[in-house]
Amino acid sequence: MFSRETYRGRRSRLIERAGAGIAFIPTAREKIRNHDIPFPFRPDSNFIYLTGFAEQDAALLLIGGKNPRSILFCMTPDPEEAVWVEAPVGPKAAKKAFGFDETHNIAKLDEIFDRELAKLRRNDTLWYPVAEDKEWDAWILERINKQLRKSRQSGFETPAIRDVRIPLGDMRRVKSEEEISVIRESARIGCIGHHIALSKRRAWSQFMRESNLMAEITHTFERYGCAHSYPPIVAGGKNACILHYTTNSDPLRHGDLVLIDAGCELNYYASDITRTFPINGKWSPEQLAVYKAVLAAQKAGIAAVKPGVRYDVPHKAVVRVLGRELEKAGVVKSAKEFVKQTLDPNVPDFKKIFPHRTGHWMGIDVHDVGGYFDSDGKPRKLEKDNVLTIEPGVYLREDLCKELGIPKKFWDIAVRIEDDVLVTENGHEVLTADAPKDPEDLEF
Ligand SMILES: [Mn+2]
Repeated sequence: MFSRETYRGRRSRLIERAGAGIAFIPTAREKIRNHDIPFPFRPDSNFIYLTGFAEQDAALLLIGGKNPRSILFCMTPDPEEAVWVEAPVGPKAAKKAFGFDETHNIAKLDEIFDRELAKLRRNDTLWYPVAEDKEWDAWILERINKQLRKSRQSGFETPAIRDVRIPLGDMRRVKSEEEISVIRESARIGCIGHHIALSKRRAWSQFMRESNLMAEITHTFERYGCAHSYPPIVAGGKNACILHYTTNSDPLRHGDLVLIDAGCELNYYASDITRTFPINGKWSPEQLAVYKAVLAAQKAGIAAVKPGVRYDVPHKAVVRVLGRELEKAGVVKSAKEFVKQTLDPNVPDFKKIFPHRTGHWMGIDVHDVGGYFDSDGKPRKLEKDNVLTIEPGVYLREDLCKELGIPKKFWDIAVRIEDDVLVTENGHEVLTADAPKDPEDLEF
């Protein structure tokens, strides 16, 4: 999808950080859905970031030091297999097309890895995704053990082992211009999906189910050559109080709200969008009050996004406005108490209806890597070309409302509003502004 130079550049930046040492990044394993049927394959995010190579049964080995090299291991085409499955690219073609220094059949992995491991000295580092996959952990230890058994002759000593996901997270947190253009397109298509679901409400009338709205979104994503970037949530009425509701098949009732959390994946880059709207196009006064409170809070969160601001600043802005607006609406008695309880980890009460934080990084992973804290433990400062979501949500489940003294007229209302936000040089840009969220635009 990007040029060979892009991937070569990413690999050399990583191996520069590795210094003297080697970095090993395997792609994802095939996962079985049931009996002998696999899930559709999705490459490992770090692997695809470094290679653009989407086949399974592949691994990348980067050699640092004076003579840096990139080595890809992949499948070799087999005429008998070709009856059953699409032919793989193969080492020879992959070398040219993807710009690796060396390529080999995956069957050579043990031998070549052993050869390169044996060259490491005691101050060198072996980088790999530590504790990500038990089988690779065991494999790495087995390779080291093999070298140690020969150490009386070879002088081999166990190198430092470090998690390659840490430097990769730092690299991936800041997006390049070409990454931003793909994310922008992913966000645009995501918005079209939401728009179509919204506009098809009327057509489905009283027979509408959650699955009907999901189908509109899935159809849109597929039509644009995208997949869902995560299992979508289409939750009517009180189903929306379940944060990770995925059944998505209940009937939708007139008078209820529906919450749709769906984003697409375009060329392995996610978008992540949530909208909440009235199924019959008309807000009840209570629904509108809660919705307006969340919307005001979300807008305050977005307004706080700019370079140099710490990651928790938008969240704090959201909490302050949400407390004020929920008090005004009569949902909570004291905004001050709401803010205090929500920001204090030791007082969990109001966190029950406002349980998650305001957002996350977004990129190749919908909840992208990069970490939220600096090495000194403080929340990271936002940088130009970070992409994050701003997504406050309030979930007024009946039993929690009883516990917290929230009036009955608000019970079972749930609202989340989520946009994808790019940090720009002087502030921010909302990439998902095309999906309507002003309450008048959600009525009919
Ligand atoms: Mn999200």
